[in-house]
Amino acid sequence: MSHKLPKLSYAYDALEPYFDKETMLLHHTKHHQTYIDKLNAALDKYPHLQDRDLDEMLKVLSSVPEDIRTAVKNHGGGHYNHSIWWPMLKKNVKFSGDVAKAIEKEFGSYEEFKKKFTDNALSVFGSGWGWLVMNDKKELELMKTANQDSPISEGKIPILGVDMWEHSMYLLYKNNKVAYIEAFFNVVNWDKVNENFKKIK
Ligand code: MN3
Repeated sequence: MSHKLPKLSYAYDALEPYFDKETMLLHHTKHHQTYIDKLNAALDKYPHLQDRDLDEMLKVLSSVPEDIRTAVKNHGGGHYNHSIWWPMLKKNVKFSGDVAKAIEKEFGSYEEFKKKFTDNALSVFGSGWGWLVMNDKKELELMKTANQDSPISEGKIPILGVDMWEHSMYLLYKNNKVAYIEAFFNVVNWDKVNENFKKIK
């Protein structure tokens, strides 16, 4: 069984005006699809790995045959990161619930968290992701990953992420990463973030 592009639970224009329809369409149907195609191509010669959970492979990359390890890390990571990201996006969801309490406890306030999350994401050099993760001590922390590396390969569980690749911002925001992240905070699906948080808490 090969990996397939997950359907979005919303329309491509659902996040307008913050994330535009054209970017969402290209990002999902072209960029995400390409990671999946290349992952499937890499797994082609290893039929027994085609049914293996992707997150299990990413958690222990050393268990993946060496000749496809980089492909699984890059394209499998791209598939994984985008698959968990789409559901984290929704307009008009209030910052609330257990995760809001935990964030306020860890960072002082929502505003302070926003500032630190933004600074962390802006510090990604080149392409990568900014993340809020849970570490192995069950504490919230900020981290960034390069390229399509995933937090789970470093033993951290992603709660919230922001795609810092230019393909996610360039049509609407050009090189204005600050404006892009500001817009992102208008489309954070805090209900989903709460779900992510409760699942591991
Ligand atoms: Mn992307």
